[in-house]
Amino acid sequence: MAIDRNKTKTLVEEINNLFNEVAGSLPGEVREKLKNVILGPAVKEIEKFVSESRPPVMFLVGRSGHGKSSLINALTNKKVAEVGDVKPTTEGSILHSITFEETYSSWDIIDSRGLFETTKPEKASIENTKEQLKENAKEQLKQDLRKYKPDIILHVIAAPETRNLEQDFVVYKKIQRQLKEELGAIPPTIIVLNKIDTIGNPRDWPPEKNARKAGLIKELLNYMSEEVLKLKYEKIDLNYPIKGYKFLKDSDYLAIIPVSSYWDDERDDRWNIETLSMFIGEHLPKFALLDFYQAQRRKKLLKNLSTSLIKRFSTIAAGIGAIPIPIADIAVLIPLQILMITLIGGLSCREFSKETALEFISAAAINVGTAFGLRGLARQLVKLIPVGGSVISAGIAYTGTYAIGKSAEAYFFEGEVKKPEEFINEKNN
Ligand SMILES: Nc1nc2c(ncn2[C@@H]2O[C@H](COP(=O)(O)OP(=O)(O)OP(=O)(O)O)[C@@H](O)[C@H]2O)c(=O)[nH]1
Ligand SMILES: [Mg+2]
Repeated sequence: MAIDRNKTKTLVEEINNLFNEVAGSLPGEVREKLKNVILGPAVKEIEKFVSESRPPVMFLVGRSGHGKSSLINALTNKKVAEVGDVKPTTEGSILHSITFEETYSSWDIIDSRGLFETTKPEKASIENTKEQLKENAKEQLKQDLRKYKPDIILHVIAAPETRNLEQDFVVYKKIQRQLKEELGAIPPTIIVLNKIDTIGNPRDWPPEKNARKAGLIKELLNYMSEEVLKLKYEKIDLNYPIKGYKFLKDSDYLAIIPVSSYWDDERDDRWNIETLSMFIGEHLPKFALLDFYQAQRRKKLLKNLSTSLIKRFSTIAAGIGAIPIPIADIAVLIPLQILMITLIGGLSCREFSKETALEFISAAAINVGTAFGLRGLARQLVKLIPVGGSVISAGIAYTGTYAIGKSAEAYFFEGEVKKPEEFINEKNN
């Protein structure tokens, strides 16, 4: 189970009630300030990620047989698209709306079949010249961009064929520039060098164990970046250059990433899909992130997202520094922290509900006893906030929230019970 949009509304209501309770003894004016500075932004964060979230929209271009369907399966970790050697029979694009029921998420993937195809579907005229093909591709892309408004475009090309298909990149670059002028802005494009396992000897696999294959991949990446695209690049992973190159800002392409999408019942030769996935995630709008990461159930990526949210919630909590509040009233931070814990639990694919938060608190606190409901939660959580001093400073609020967040993260993602104190000195990381 994971984050269920329908459940967030109830939780937000409960959190508001809890806030009114814990802040009940404070003067009305202070309460209002707290609502504006702390609770409001925390709830907004939840809304952005959960209630207002929408599926990511990814647009695939590339020739038939280069592995677009395989890539969809590899990325989704699910066999959703049909893989085969079927020749394109229809012009135009098809939309796959993929639902991941177990994680309440969905993706929209558009497979733009036929773009760049020289072997056009039979009904098209054979006399199409190169220039006409380019014009057709441009018109199709333009229509599709208007219709689907993708967040990102993946240009899939079979690695062994790159040297024969240099022309595709030149054409695509031209189309991109023209469309940028006509439409204002267009989504960023990543080049996916698929079937990377098949360059050189397919048996030299995986590249981690075959220096020769790793060398060929590096050569191809350099050739593509330097000779064909002529773009300045940086390595995505400094320790392992063959994971791909990212291009400097405002280039025609965002990055070039080699992958293998091969995955059937007998063999799973997928490689470097996680780098691609991480890179896509870094360039998606916030609203589309939750669906993107949850669907894949990739622990590492979800945990990264959780860590960035912990920092965000801690920063919000630090806003309390501007409102002088005695340390004895530290409980006013609890509603925000419960929202954060619930979100972390949800990201780890647990149910998005207060019961999930309660489970963590019971595990981390010494004794929850029969305490139940949000008030019980709040009382236990207060004991967990490591504090000192006499007023709640920005530093205390940040550190306390961060430590609780990391403790919850260790619990949900690693199944480890680590007290918040253990994370106190990590706050500047
Ligand atoms: N070795 C290897 N084979 C792959 C890889 N990706 C795809 N294939 C194979 O290439 C063939 C075509 O893959 P598809 O995913 O159907 O290609 P497609 O781009 O969707 O093709 P169309 O639907 O016709 O446009 C299949 O036999 C796949 O198994 C890969 O990374 N490595
Ligand atoms: Mg296909």
